Amino acid sequence: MKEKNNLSPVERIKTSSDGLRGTLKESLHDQITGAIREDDQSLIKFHGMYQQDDRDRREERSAKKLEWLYSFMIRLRLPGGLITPEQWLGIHHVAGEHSTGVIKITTRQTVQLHGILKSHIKPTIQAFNTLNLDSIAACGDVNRNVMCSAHPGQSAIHEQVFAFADKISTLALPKTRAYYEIWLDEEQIADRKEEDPLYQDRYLPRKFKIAIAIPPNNDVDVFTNDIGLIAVVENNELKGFNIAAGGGLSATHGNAATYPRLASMLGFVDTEEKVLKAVYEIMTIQRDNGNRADRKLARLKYTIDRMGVDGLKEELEKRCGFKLEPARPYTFATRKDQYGWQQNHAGNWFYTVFVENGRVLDEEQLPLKTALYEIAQTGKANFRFTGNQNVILSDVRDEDKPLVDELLEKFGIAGHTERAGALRKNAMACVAFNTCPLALAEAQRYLPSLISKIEPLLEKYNLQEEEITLRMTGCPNGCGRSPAAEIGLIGTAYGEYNLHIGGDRIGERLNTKYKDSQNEEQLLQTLDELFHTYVNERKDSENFGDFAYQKWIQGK
Ligand code: SRM
Ligand code: SF4
Repeated sequence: MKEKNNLSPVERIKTSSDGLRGTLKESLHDQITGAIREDDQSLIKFHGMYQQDDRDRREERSAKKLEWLYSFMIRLRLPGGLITPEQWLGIHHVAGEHSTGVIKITTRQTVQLHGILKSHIKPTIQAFNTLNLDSIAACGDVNRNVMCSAHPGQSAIHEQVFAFADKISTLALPKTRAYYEIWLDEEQIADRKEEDPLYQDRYLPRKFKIAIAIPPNNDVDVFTNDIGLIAVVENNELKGFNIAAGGGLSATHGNAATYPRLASMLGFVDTEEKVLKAVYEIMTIQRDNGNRADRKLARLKYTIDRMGVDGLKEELEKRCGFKLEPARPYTFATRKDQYGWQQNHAGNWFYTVFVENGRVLDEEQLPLKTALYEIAQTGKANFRFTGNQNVILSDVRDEDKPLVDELLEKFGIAGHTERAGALRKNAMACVAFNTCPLALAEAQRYLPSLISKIEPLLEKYNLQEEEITLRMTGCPNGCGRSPAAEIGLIGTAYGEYNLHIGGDRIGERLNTKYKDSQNEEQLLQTLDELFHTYVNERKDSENFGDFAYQKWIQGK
């Protein structure tokens, strides 16, 4: 086979890494540079970290003939995105001591810290370890953070479904002890056998993502994952899961072979044993059949292109030794977070805080980081991160609610969450500049000000209450899931974005490119025209995404 003779360089790095150890220890000790060796840059991802540099300072550093300002981003593995108040306090302190201080809630329900210097990586990981937190497999060609619908108030069987996120994450952890040896000083046992039946020594051809949705909320954007599990609940009883496979949002400008895709439905399984087996075997199918020559075409979606959905299902049933039943009915009605207070069936309270683009920091008008710290100090609320980059202060007992409420009021968090407009509250942006090496345009640093310019347009047409989803990414990799929004802005160059429209509100239809490389003025003008037509021609309750799809995408 051509691919076998033409493996991508990362394949060699993985197989010759001695269980992801590589020369990471040596790289760490090298004091001449703030960077690590090139091969180790691929390996460190499997340990939940990325080498980055401050892109705002590249020119200045180069002019002074200095090495770029290298630092590391560390991403935690938090299946389902749940942590205790003690863990939040710990993350707060680690962020202050070792990183830029900003705690970034990601689109996959976990948190990242940026700007960690090489000499601070070990203390950071060690501090996380004392908090019972790790970053194993948060990045790399393995299964990533497993998502699960975040809000326990929305389903009586939430806990039962939620437990699957942890089980799947554990099932798909690499077996190597490298993380413990390199970062936590565990002694390496020379003759220890680390058989890894799932990943072997080659791991997966590419990153792999799994999410679990609990209808009617698709807050995890389940179809954008390699595997999407949809809980089937009948009469408040968990009957099993529908399994979809082959989602993925990335494309590359100018590479027609790459494209975003939603997962295809494979069928239904009932027992826990069967669910875990099916998830496991989809991963082995991808391991054995995924493209290892071209990383741009290595995700499961492209494997499915070659095998066909029926081919994948047939192979899956063969490997599992059981048949999938036809998918059971389900309905998604929403994808958004329910801001403010909500109560669950057991009487506990949940407050969803609006965190713009997931950035937890103290700003003059909004001391969010301090507020969350003080709330965590009460010990009365858990922290649950949502796939929409927000945090839910959760599991608050009735008698403790006034205390949490008081702090939300004291720091202006409640007012901020209530006042933010519908467009802003439903929007997402990826990190992009200044840390993402792949960014072509700004995203999280720019979207808030762009929204401030779009809001007057919405007001002009009395659309300010419309819950339109707008998502921006600094490149077409889709980290802010921009292809799955009603309005997607996808960076092409600094200050320019492709405008995509026509995605639906619940994550079952992707958007389509409508205009190329628009600057801010062009974007605002086009949106003005689109909103004008929408308001004049829409049918009663037709939302913007559906209208745009009918009018401008299908009608094209
Ligand atoms: Fe992502 C790469 C940030 C969710 C698709 N993503 C990156 C890197 C690590 C850049 C890099 O490779 O050096 C970004 C780091 C920026 C920084 O400075 O922090 C990055 N991705 C993010 C986060 C932090 C965006 C955010 O603002 O929240 C999200 C972290 C999620 C997590 O906790 O694990 C994040 N990335 C996503 C998603 C959305 C999702 O998973 O729901 C996608 C689209 C879905 C998908 O995977 O298809 C996504 N990221 C990518 C890709 C394209 C992968 C591909 O199939 O080709 C890359 C580039 C790559 O892997 O080569 C990428
Ligand atoms: Fe970076 Fe592109 Fe992902 Fe944004 S979408 S974080 S620019 S890789």
